[in-house]
Amino acid sequence: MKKVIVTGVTGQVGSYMVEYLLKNTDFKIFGAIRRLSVPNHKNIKHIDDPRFELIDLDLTDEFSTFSVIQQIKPDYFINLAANSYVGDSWKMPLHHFDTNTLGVMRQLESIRKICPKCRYYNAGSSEEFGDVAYTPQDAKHPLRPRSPYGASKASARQVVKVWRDSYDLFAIQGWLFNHESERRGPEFVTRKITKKVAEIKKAIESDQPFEPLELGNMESKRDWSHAEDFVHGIWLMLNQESPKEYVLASGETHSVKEFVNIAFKEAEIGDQTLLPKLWWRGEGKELELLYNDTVVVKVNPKFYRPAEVDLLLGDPKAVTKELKWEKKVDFAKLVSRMVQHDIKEINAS
Ligand code: G4F
Repeated sequence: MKKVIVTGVTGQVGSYMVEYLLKNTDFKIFGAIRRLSVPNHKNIKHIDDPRFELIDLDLTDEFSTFSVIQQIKPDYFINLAANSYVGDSWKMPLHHFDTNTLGVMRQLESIRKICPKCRYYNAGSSEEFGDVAYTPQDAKHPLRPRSPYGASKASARQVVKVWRDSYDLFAIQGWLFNHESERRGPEFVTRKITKKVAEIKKAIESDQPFEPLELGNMESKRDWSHAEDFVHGIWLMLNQESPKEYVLASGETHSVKEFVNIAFKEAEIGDQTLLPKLWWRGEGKELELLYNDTVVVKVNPKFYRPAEVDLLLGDPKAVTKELKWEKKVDFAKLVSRMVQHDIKEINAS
């Protein structure tokens, strides 16, 4: 039986990847987790299959990385674990590099010594493109990161390339543009919005007071996909004849403000034209959304970043043409799924 190690299985992409592999292969899947005093297994607690086993692996620990790879000798290694919150990376830059860059080097060093035939994927990021030189961004776009997080991923990309070229490894780092889902952590803007929209809806309907949603820069634009669509793309990349890196993206871009608009619409809170009315006032740091006379969204400057990536729009043409990958969930459907999930969740609590 072939063996796959997947790191980051408690996260959204990792948990979808485990489900995908259980459904589409007969391989044994080792889900690597980092031990926490309060475990967060919400995304994988429903998975009950003898082919899935949890193992301990901390990306910052060279010895545990080596031991796990030596013991399992995997056929595939899918590294989806990372310090992935861009906003925090200014506060803990070294930790981001230790996990996201040196962690990759620890894995590749172990793989090349123990199981050089193992196929390796590391999650790349559109944050590597940062201060974009042209739109849409494809695999030829230069690396111009704007955050310590983006720099850590761009450096990891160089590590993967050097190890691939030096040791003839099947090692790749495909670019993932923003990917969201009902399993997304609430520190990321999409889930922060959908959870709060559900809370506001419940409060309005039960005539209770509520605090407005506080956001940072609502003008920035992102290319958002559903995380579930990307796990198929990653698997296609890992099973090509020779290692080539692709951009996974939806090919559409929307501002944070647009996401807010659609989320409120999906929750049927107010309307842009009818009463009770939902309407925007001001701009920049003064921008706010009102429901009749009540502020439901406002800016809190603490959520602004020291440097922003203003616009991301990925070009998925190459992966669509060469690997036959296609997105199944578009932007409207993504927002709808997340909002409806959070409404259901809050009503059940
Ligand atoms: O949801 P975000 O925190 O995601 P960001 O920074 O784009 O990064 C995500 O996508 C990357 C791929 O492009 C991944 F590599 C990375 O790991 C992560 O998954 O922020 C999206 C945008 C930003 O422009 C941010 O400034 O939303 C803006 N924003 C506005 N208000 C906010 C907020 N972001 C957060 N997290 N919280 C806010 O209150």
